[in-house]
Amino acid sequence: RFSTAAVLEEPITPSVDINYTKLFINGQFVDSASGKTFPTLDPRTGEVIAHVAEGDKEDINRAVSAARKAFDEGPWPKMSAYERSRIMLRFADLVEKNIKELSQLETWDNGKPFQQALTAELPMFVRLFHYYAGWADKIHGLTVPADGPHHVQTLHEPIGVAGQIIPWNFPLLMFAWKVGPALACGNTIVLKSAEQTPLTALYVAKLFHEAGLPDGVLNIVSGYGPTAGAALASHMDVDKIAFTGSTETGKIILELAAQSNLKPVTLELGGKSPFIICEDADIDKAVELAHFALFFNQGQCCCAGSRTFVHEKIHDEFIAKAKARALRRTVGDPFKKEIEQGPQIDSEQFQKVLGYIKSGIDSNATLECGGERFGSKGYFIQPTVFSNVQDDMLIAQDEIFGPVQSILKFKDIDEVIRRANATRYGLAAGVFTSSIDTANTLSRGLRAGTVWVNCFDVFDAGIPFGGYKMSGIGREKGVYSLNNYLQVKAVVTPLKNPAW
Ligand code: TXE
Repeated sequence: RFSTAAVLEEPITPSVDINYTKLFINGQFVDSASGKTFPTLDPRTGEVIAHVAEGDKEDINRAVSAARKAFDEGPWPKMSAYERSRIMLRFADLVEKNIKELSQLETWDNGKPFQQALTAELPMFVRLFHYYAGWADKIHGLTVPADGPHHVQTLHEPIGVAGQIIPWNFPLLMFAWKVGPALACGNTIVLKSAEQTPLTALYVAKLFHEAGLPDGVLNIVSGYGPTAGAALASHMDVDKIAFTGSTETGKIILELAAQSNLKPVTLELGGKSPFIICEDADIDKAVELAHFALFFNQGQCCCAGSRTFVHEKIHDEFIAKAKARALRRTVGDPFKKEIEQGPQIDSEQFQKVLGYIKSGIDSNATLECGGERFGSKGYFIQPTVFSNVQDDMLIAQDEIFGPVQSILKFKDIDEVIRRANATRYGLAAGVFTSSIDTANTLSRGLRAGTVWVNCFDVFDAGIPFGGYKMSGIGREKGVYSLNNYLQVKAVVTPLKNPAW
């Protein structure tokens, strides 16, 4: 039995007005060319929060022209880097001032716990803009020793108009991961937000405007993927595209980029991250960390520790405790303080997760707890734990993207490395052990862009993030992210007097 019985008898109404629902193009909020709108829903109830202007090809064209003009004619790329950095810092200050409203809006549109938005995600959003503002005036080229009588230097220049397509699981953080480095490097941007969560990107666009960002530098087009998103990815005047979302859509983006102007592409895609608990681990801590690694954000994390590998010696005790922890997880209205888990984002994801639960049951994994919807309204799902999961089951191979923990048993380190690597993904991995040697062996053996040792989901601004294999191309955050938004120009000048 779950600890929170009542779900949403009286959903809390957020105290934030929805003021920004139009497209943000060239420094102004405007209707879509077609005049069409689409509803954004409250995942707690499935009810409409607001109708938002629906961008399509023509709106993308308008937004790209504005970004192109702002790039080609300035002032942004030609402005002093210090001035760019100051605008970004002013923006971060404004976000801090509006942190409660923004956190409410994020929870309302997405369903994530308000405490998580307020105490973790919004502060991280601000931190990311401080971090990237700090980079703006420290991006520079090299002087290169050449064999002949030449002076050689490299200029690190902005790439131009950046197209960015983001998902709904962390609407503001995904915005920061993409907009931060692009602006620091002097690019202009057209960003398409996810159709499930368009509200906070529009709100912060207005704060950027207030902070003094010149018109056309940042344009936000709300709308659907196959229309607005595809128009952006295939636009001939977009110089770079960055995408976070599913592996399937990532492939489409790559194709659209190739078929249009060969714009460089960075992709941050799905995952099936192993979390490996060794026999020397403190079991109670391991249970808690493995629980967090999977259930955080309703399980809607690309790097979720969705294959919990447990050493056979501690396996049975671990399962009993993991099940007890899942049963204690508080599910319900994410605006309530005691709630750890809100609803899934929408009915499509809700059905997808329930489908995977059914597949786990059908393939004879042992359902330890959960397995059904929670309550009768909205998109809540019971925290679910499967044991006796085998490597070839669908629930051990596919990204479920929901509150479903799959526990697998292992015997030795070489075996678990081989099995952990045996998926098409390679985004992240977790290791829990008290032996430094085991930690080192696992960290080196795992083919993943991040390995968290005795921790999980640590996301500082400076730590690079990205995937091996079909989890993506390139890295975001940290110094590595800047390369995504820069061109390197070699400038070669003959030396009149090579002796000097
Ligand atoms: O993803 P999509 P969806 C995974 C997760 C989830 C699954 C499906 O497994 O269950 O993907 O989610 C835009 N051209 N992740 O359907 O379609 C779309 O409008 C251009 C992992 O939401 O990839 C949105 O803005 N753009 C993940 C963005 O792509 C297109 C986060 C993501 O949507 C497009 C989210 C097209 N043809 C889901 N089609 C992560 N890596 O964190 C869609 N889009």
